[in-house]
Amino acid sequence: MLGDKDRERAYTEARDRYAALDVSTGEALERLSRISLSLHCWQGDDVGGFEAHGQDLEGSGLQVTGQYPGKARSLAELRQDLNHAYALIPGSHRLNLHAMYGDFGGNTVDRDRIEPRHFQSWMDWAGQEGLKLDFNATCFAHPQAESGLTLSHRDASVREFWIQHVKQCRAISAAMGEAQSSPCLHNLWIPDGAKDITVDRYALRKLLKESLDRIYAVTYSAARMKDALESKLFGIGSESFVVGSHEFYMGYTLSSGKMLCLDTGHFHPTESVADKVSAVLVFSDELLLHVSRGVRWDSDHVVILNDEVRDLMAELVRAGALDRVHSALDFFDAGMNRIGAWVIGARAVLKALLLALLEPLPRLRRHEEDGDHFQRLALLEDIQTLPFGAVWDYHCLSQGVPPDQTWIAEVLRYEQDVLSRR
Ligand code: RNT
Ligand code: ZN
Repeated sequence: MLGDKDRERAYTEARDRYAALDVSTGEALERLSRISLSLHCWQGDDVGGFEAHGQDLEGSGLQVTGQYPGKARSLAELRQDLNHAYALIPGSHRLNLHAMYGDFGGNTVDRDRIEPRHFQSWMDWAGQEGLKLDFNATCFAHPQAESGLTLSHRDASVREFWIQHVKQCRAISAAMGEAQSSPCLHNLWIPDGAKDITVDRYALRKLLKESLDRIYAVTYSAARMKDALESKLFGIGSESFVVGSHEFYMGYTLSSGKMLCLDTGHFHPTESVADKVSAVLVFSDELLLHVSRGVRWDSDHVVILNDEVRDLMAELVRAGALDRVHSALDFFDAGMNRIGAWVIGARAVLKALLLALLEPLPRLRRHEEDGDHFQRLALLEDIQTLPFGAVWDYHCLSQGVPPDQTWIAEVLRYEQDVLSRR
């Protein structure tokens, strides 16, 4: 079996190969270690949440398939699982909570009544674990969302309910930001849409804009919380029309100084989200990414190191935008070990970032400026076979995390010791 010594030797060789292209592996790893991903709590229990009267996802546009045993059934189990996942991911990362994951103590607390105190135990736990929190309103899996419309509902009382919910969520986010002395990112995604041809799209989009204006009339300091809004192309049951489309939120965020959230699963499969990054950043200071993997009609498969993720992370580095773009994970798969899925996805994004940080950018830029398209393409091709895996494994070891392949046994051990007993 490969030992740490072999891995260090492989790293030294890799370091020299990159140095020959004027790339410092040490600098790349130092930069990588300062990047935090926001891990989505909802991968741990298939977007279930811990409300006293939990609802299914019917009508939400989301669908979770699979019946793999061992999902978290309580806050304590979810936290235990998260700890296990974080221990297998190099670096220090954040936690992305959804409003339905509050600590309600078995009581029914409707969404428009949730308060910071329902998230106090999360804040305490995050403080202990050295984690920073992000937050999301939960505008689905609720009787008031059954029609498929929330903030754009024609009935003012339904809109009011959800406006109140999102307002409470932003107050909770601000409390989290205060407690952790780091802004909490609040992301808003709503399922609103229609299965079939919709005649009055304009009316519904006007209603959504009015609801959003009411919500964001309350302002918080950016030191405590920041707002992002997430678009979608279509969902299950909203195949023909989605109120909060890309153009809608592009317009809304740019005209109101908010952050756009681009979910990689929320575009046409031939569209490149990577290409959108530089376009948005010309007009907006910051951007939120939901890194996901769309497969045909599903937008939430487990993230892997595919071309899309590589291109996306390369864009952040090439645009010099690592400090302006927040990366969160967003996928759920009930068909496999859920902790393993978290770790696969997080490690894939970090690997893509490392690949991007190891690009010989000055050389590539020079070729581009010189109009030397042959050398630019040839170099991009040849760097694909550089020993990047050795740099990654070294990074894992120096961060006290198992390198590739060895982490798999840790997931299996936890499955045997903990998950299989649930
Ligand atoms: C849904 C959006 C959204 C959700 C989470 C659970 O299509 O991607 O981000 O996945 O809010
Ligand atoms: Zn998303």
